[in-house]
Amino acid sequence: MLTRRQVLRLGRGFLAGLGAIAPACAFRQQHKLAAFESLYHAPLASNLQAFGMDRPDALKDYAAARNLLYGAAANPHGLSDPVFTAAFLRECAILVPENELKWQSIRPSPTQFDFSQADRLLEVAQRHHLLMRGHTLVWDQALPDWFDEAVDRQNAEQVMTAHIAAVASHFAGQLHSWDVVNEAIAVPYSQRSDGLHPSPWLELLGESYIETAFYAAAEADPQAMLVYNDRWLDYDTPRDNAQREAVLNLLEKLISKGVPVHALGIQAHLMGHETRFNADRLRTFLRDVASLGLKILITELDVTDRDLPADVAIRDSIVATAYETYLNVVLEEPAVVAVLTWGLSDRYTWLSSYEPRPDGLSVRPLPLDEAMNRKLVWTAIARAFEQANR
Ligand code: 9MR
Repeated sequence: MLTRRQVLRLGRGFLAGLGAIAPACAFRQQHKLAAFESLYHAPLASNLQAFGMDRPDALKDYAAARNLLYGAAANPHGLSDPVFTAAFLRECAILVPENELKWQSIRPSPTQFDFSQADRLLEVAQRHHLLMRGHTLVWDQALPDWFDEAVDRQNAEQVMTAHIAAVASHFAGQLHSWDVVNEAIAVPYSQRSDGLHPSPWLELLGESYIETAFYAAAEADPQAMLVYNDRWLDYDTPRDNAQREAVLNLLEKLISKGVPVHALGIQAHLMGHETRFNADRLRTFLRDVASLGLKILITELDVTDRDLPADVAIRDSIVATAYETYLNVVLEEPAVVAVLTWGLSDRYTWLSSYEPRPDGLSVRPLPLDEAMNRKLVWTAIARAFEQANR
């Protein structure tokens, strides 16, 4: 364990190292990252290079050695690229379809189901002995165009449970886990004391839609791990602190009622420029979740570099260190069973369109670059797995 003084000294060493790439002062002024010297990113990246990327083991091997699963989200676009597919099969033990199990993808009309894309991904996964996750059965986004017209208070419960029954039984026994309910809580957008996100499901069915969804999923696929998946659980900010409290309250309520929820999915869409990270707070939250008897999965890990400096070496260092710092805390918790990144290569990431850089440069949030070469992020994840004491 490093003392605070050692951490600060290492941080200064890291900044001095950056001087070779760009003057640290100019960098801080320009990007208003004055907190950089003491921020959690600084100490670690300086020696990440030494760990190396040219290793025979893949991320899934480092993870497996610590009894963890490593995998990533992918979509048919990425998996039609043979170079990406080869990299995916090398690094990953579990695949999550990025969009192909959402209502928008599988419900062309109120009476139809189209599993063709998801079935193809399952076929790829099974052929290559990968596990597959299901994402997601109930979410207020990615609903089909017909939804608002066709669903009302009278039929909402039947529509939701029939959807879950059909989809979860189609894949029954073949998926590692299901994100049964996604993003039910959004404290900043909620007028309610429980922080529930205003959504069609909440409006039409009330808060019981969450437990109804879990019971329906358990009935349709008794073998899958049933996950409540949510975001904004990572930082020491008013938003994330409130979100953690609301999620914990929800989970406590579900468990006390005997609802079949087995795990919390923490999305972990991190931000490279965010300095408000508090390891103790995150640790305590993970412990509280685990003490309910729940497993924990990191389901959508990535680190946006939108607001970081243009210089690739600096950017990669900050992003990689954000990964490692986060994982070092998360992997201490024995209830954590899996780490999935939301994509594997910078060539295929939602952040290119959702959080593009203002300077137009390509974003670099993931373990592999656009040419499928390992980056410092890969090293950071591999080293976090290797050093995990579990
Ligand atoms: O990466 C996904 C993107 O391609 C979709 O357009 C979007 C809407 O369906 O969803 C993105 O994935 C989200 C995930 O389903 C839930 N958590 C947040 C993810 C990033 O927005």
